[in-house]
Amino acid sequence: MATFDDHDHVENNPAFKGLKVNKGVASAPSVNPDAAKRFLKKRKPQLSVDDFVKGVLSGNVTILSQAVTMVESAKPEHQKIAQQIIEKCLPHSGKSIRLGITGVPGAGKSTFIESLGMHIIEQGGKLAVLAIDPSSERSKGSILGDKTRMEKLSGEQDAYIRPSPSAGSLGGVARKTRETIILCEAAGFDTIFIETVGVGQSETAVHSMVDFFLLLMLAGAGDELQGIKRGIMEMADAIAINKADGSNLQKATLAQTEYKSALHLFPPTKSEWTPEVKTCSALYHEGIAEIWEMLNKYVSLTKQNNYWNNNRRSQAKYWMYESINEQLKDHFYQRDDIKQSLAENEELVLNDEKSSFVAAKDLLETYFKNIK
Ligand SMILES: Nc1nc2c(ncn2[C@@H]2O[C@H](COP(=O)(O)OP(=O)(O)OP(=O)(O)O)[C@@H](O)[C@H]2O)c(=O)[nH]1
Ligand SMILES: [Mg+2]
Repeated sequence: MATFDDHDHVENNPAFKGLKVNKGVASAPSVNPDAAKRFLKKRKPQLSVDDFVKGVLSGNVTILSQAVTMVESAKPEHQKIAQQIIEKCLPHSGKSIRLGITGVPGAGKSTFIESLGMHIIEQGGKLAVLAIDPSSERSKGSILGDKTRMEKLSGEQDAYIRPSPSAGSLGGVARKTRETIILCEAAGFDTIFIETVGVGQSETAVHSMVDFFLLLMLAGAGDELQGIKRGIMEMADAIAINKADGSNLQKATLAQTEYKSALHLFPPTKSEWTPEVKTCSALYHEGIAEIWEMLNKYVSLTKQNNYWNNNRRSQAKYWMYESINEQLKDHFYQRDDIKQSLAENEELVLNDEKSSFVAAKDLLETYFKNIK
């Protein structure tokens, strides 16, 4: 019969009835192996392109979000996946109304999107809200503000809200948004809003990817105050004067008359649509249904006269050239040999030791020689 002395630990003897202690180890692992296992398990397996496409087409918003993240990623391997997803989603896209919304900060864009968005969902629509804000001017507070201002909408199953891709060149941000539109359409969203702050170049980018361009204005603030350039008014298919409520109502109606006569001065549009000026209160949901009705009127007119298709086709052509331009530039500027030579040439130009034209020519020559 074994005695207690045969064991390292007395408690390991089967005859021992007290507390058991495990045999010690020379040095404990620095990471709890159980925790490490749990951590590794948590990491999501990478979806295949087909998984992405299947998920998007079935309207799975989690997978849609992951696909959009691929579109937005700067990593070449993500971009490769993104392009394959887009290509497979393309035949299932295009069937939405794409609405561009712009207006200066505080014009009420977020409140308006919430109000019109809820109206659309109540009618059985599915809405995706995207944004273009390449300036990254928007403070964190404003993004938080959006969450509270679009509180109802963000809780809706039939709404998908995606903030602007993080800061980059406008061309890059716009391309990503355009690709995201395709994914959202393939996921079954039949109305797409694209919001931008009316202060910069981004309106032109938004205008070139939407069917209808809506300018939100405030009454009582002069054009200069609102920072709206004539060119932007000229792009608008409609102007909505927001905050037409309370003591502001009269001013809004007056502004409506003024903008109507201002729009008359612009040449007729190719779409045969006469831009309209509406008043609304996004906060009190007034005039919102009328704006949706107007949009639908525009859709049936332009589908009938074929402007709808022609416009989409010329936009597609425009984006082909934009993508080429953007990718050529990226290819040039991201090369290490160019980066080096660019810095040197910049120095020479700044010191008046080389003309800008010669520097550009030298750099391009280096580029063309090295890519052969
Ligand atoms: N009285 C009134 N106030 C409104 C209306 N629409 C928006 N507001 C208020 O105006 C303020 C700005 O509205 P937002 O919807 O955040 O404006 P925004 O254009 O999204 O602003 P940014 O996101 O900063 O560009 C908020 O305090 C809103 O409650 C409206 O129709 N009537
Ligand atoms: Mg906002």
